[in-house]
Amino acid sequence: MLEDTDGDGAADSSHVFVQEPGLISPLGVAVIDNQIIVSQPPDMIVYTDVNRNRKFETGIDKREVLLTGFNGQNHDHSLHSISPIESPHRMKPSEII
Ligand SMILES: [Ca+2]
Ligand SMILES: [Ca+2]
Repeated sequence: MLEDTDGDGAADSSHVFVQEPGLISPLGVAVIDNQIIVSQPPDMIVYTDVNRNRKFETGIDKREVLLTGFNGQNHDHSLHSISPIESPHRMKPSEII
C-alpha cells in the first residue's frame, strides 16, 4: 500500500498489507477506509483490517470473496481495476450483498 501522508499528491510511505500464496497477479486494488478490495479473477476479494493496524492478521482481520465467477484466471482479459466513487450514497463493500 502506498500512502500520501502530507497530501502533496506523491506517495511518501509504503508497506505490505497482506501476502498470501493465492495472490499471484492482482489486477486492481482499492482502499476504502479499513477495507482493501482486490480484483484477481475469478474473485473480487475484500480484506477488512478489523483492528486498523494496517496489517492483515489471520484470526483478527477478515477476508471474504465478495464476488466470484469472473472469466479468466490471472490473465489480462477479465476483472480489472476497482475505484471508490465519491458519493453521498456510497455503499461499503459489506453493504453490496
Ligand atoms: Ca506525499
Ligand atoms: Ca489488522
